[in-house]
Amino acid sequence: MTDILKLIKDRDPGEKEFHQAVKEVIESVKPVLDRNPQYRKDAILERITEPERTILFRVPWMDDQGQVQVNRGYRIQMNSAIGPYKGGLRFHPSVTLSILKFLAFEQTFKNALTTLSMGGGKGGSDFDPKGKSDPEVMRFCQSFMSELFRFIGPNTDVPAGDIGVGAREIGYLFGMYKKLRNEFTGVLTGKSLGWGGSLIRPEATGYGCVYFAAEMLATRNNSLKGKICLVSGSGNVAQYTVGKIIELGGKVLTLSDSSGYIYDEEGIDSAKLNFVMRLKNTRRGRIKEYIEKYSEAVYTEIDTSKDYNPLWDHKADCAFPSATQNEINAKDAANLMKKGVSLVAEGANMPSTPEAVNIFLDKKILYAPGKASNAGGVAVSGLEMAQNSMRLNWPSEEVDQRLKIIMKSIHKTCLDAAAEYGVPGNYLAGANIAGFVKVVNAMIDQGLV
Ligand code: NDP
Ligand code: 2IT
Repeated sequence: MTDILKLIKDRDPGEKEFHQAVKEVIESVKPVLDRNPQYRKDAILERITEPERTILFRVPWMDDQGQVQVNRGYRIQMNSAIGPYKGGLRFHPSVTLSILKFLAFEQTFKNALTTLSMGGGKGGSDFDPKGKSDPEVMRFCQSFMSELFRFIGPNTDVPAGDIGVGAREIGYLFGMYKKLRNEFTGVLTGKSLGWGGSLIRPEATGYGCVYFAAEMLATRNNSLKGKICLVSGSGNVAQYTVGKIIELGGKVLTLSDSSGYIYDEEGIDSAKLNFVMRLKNTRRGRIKEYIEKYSEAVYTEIDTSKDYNPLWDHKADCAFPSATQNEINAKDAANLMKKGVSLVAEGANMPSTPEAVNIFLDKKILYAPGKASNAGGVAVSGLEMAQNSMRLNWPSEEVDQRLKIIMKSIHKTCLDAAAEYGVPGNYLAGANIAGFVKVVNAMIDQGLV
């Protein structure tokens, strides 16, 4: 068991996020491997942890001062056993091969859980959209796509957004793909509504995460009504998480960005959320500006000398980490437990460190791993692909209804798999096992390719 991890570490030392994601899955699926010796014989672990294809490319572009800049572009085509590669693009200075491999690996199992036919992929660049003008972002996206277009297509690989890639970037990327291929196809999801996008796609990850949380609470005859919630991030996922929590009667006290967090004891209501959406999506400002408008809130700057994040140290019932990987460490997890949190639903990908996850599992709280609870985004991307193929658009009620059904199904799938393998109530094991079994069986059916 440990030998496969050793093999991966020896082959690609330094890819610590990828090792972290692989280790978690391998530990969860041990009982599946024990029951199916054939999987070892077929070298399933060796195959599933090696991307089918890794594309790395130079992205040169010119800034507004006429200076040439060079970034690195990536696309990891991880696994196509159950459908075309599918997964977002991340533009952030912290992007490395390790981060994108972990994301592509997670995506493979997440997509398998959605009930739709999508393989796993992820890509992006170390480009930082922060502080860049629209023309700079456009030139970067055009340069990025002028290489990526060779490797993607509506039946091959369908990218979408992730951190730093929203409607603006998807528009520029799509425009360049269309020009180069002379084809108007569903090659990207997260498109704007007027040209092939799906209603509810912007909302889908946040809404889906809250639907998942509501399902978990229902298993304990409980609901979100009156629940005090901590949310991190203030981007796409965080915004619609807050929106849905408010709708279901919960109260959200926090939001954050990469500079700091706000704590609003009176709760972030719809008007305040609209302010945050304009601030972040239109003005591309900092969350700190919230306290200039709402003086009842308190802003705390990120202090990197601290070994914990004070956002997770407030009295609450539920936590929705929705910013980035490893944003909850063991100390944060212990603080959450001390402050009364009994539900953690991950909107972000792998936001809890393994030590933090172990604390949640030991305490037997309702803990949903990102690959289950944040799967609503890619699920509605799958519905966008379906609508594009049919050349028609479903109304928002229909997409939202399908999203709810999919989140309910993922929830049940996790619980059923966990129970079948002797770890009832463990959503982490359930998600990993169910996703793994679906992908692996498809790989075996299709032979050694
Ligand atoms: P956005 O770019 O819209 O927002 C990201 C938010 O997280 C911003 O508030 C950003 O702050 C903050 N953030 C990013 N990096 C860091 C960091 N290193 N430290 C602290 N804060 C940080 O991205 P999304 O909302 O789309 O993505 C958030 C998370 O959700 C990611 O983990 C992503 O992989 C995951 N996810 C996204 C899906 C989607 O459909 N968009 C689907 C499933 C998962 P700042 O404004 O300062 O940059
Ligand atoms: O992590 C994710 O699931 C996403 N960023 C969304 C991927 C997609 O293809 O919609």
